[in-house]
Parts: sequence; C-alpha cells; structure tokens
Amino acid sequence: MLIRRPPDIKPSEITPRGLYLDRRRFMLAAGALILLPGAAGAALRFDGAVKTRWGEGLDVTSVEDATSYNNFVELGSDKSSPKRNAAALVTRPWSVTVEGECLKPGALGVEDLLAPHPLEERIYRLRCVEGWSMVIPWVGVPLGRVLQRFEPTSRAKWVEFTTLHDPQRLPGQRRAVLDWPYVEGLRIDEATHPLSLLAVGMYGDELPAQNGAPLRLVVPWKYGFKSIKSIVRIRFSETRPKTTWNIAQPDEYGFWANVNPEVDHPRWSQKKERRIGQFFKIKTDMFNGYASEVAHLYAGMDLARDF
Ligand SMILES: Nc1nc2c(c(=O)[nH]1)N[C@H]1C(S)=C(S)[C@@H](COP(=O)(O)O)O[C@H]1N2
Ligand SMILES: [Mo]
Repeated sequence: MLIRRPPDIKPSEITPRGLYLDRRRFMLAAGALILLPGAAGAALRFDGAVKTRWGEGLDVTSVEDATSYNNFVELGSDKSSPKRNAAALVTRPWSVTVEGECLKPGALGVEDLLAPHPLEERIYRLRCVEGWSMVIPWVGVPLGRVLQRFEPTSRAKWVEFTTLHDPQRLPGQRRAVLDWPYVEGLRIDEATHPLSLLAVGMYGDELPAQNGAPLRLVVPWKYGFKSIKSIVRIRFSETRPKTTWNIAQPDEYGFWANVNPEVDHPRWSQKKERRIGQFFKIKTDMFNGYASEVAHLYAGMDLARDF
C-alpha cells in the first residue's frame, strides 16, 4: 500500500493495510503532492512493500550518503552536484513508452506500469566501476514481471532503456559530455532474471531525483552504469542496443559490465572497493556477490573479452 505520510504522523502510527500498490490511492497521493510543491514531508511512503531475503547480513549505507554522493551526469558531473540540481527534475506527470518487438506496446504512467505488481523492498549492493559501492534498500518490482505484460515476441532478444531527454529538467544535457539521451541495454534473459529490479523508491520513500526518479533500473550484479535512471522508454529489439558509456569509451566500458574482480578497468583495479561510509577497502566479489544466482547466464562466454 502506498501512503503519503503527513510530516506529523510517525511511521509507527500507520498500519500497512495491503501489499499492492493501489492505483487510485497513488493518483490521489500524487495529486496531493502537486499541491505541496517542495514540501519536505510530501514524499510518498512505501510502507507496505514486501520485505525480502536480499541483503541479509549487509550493513545498509546511510540514506544521507546514498542521496548525496551520486553519479547522474544529466544533473552534473561531480558526485555532489546531482543532489544540488535535483529540483530541476520535475517527475510528475511522467510516462513510459514500451515498444518494439512486443504484441502489446503502449505508453503508460508510472502508476499504470506498476499497479498490478506487489512492491518489494530489496537490499542490494551497488558497485560503481570507479571503485566505490553502497548497500541500498530499494523499493520496486521485478522488471521481468512488468515486461511480460507487453508480450514480447520471439524476436525480442534484447531490451533497450532510455533516460528522459530534456535539458530543462536535466540541465547537464546542455553540455555534450555524453551522447544524450543516456541509453542502456540488457539481453532478454538478464532483463527477466528475478534479480533485475525496476525501482521506484529507496529507504521506504520514493526515489529522490538524484537517484533516478521516478523509476530506474537496478541490476545488482553489474557495474552501476547499467542501472539507468529516470527511464522514459523501454524497447524490445532483435539486435543488441548501443549503450552510452560503451559509445563514449568502448575500451573502458563494455556492454556486459558484469562486476568482475579479475578483469581490471584500464584505469582502475576492480579487485577492491570502497564501501561508502567505511574506512578500509573490501574485496570485490565476482558478480558483485550474486554469482550463485547469475553466473549461469554467462556460461561459455569469455568474460575478459566480453567485459
Ligand atoms: N541516466 C543516467 N543513469 C545513470 C547514470 C547517469 O549518469 N545517467 N550514472 C550511472 C552510474 S555510473 C552509477 S554508479 C549509478 C549511480 O546510482 P546512484 O547515484 O543512485 O548511486 O547510476 C547509473 N545510472
Ligand atoms: Mo558508476
């Protein structure tokens, strides 16, 4: 159940009454939000999200760190600028086009896209190719469940994702530091893998703009740049999509981008990582710790060549 929590009500006083995102309540809550622009307590709460087994034993990164140290080039190039520029990214209304090799293409509001699915909370590691990592409690739905509703055809071998292209709302797009809009892609079996998440929230709240509001991908076994933010288009395709960082520097950023401590980036060793909030570096795990769940997807591939 999605509940807008007025600032004066403690979370403990709200009884979660159901597990499903209710479309009418979402619209109501969204309407109320429009009437309360910028109010600090106006965020949606996802109190009813189903807790899951993911993340057991991991120390969650502080919400302060996860929302103030970001990579979102469209909102600025250093780690502190996305938060500073967050107000530019207005996310209501928002719609997502789903198209390409599927029987039921469409353009849907975020609420329609998510309404039939139970929201889950999943604590995942996020490992940036630059060598830092975080542990974040995401709120979202498995991407595969959403994709399946559009009935991809047998020609849908890949899925392409595109970020909003609007220099008004994403002022970093006024500078040609990357080819805009930001695009990413997954092979269909990666996209429909149960770990792949379409996230709408974190730490029980809706996503802050700097973390990719109103919806983003989270693919926890891959480097962070695969987890594309502020998505407006999803396209099923027969051919492998181009991806932004691979276009920019193909020798540094591969299409696959599976976290792999054995394959170094030309400028950075990938053997260790700095968990934000901790002092000592820690060892990076193969597939970011999700090897038992995803290694089979890459059986027979040379991961040093297909990095
Ligand atoms: N559209 C878009 N998505 C993006 C990026 C970006 O610059 N633009 N940066 C990526 C990178 S490199 C990382 S590490 C993660 C960071 O997510 P976070 O800021 O929520 O930790 O977002 C990814 N998604
Ligand atoms: Mo990153």
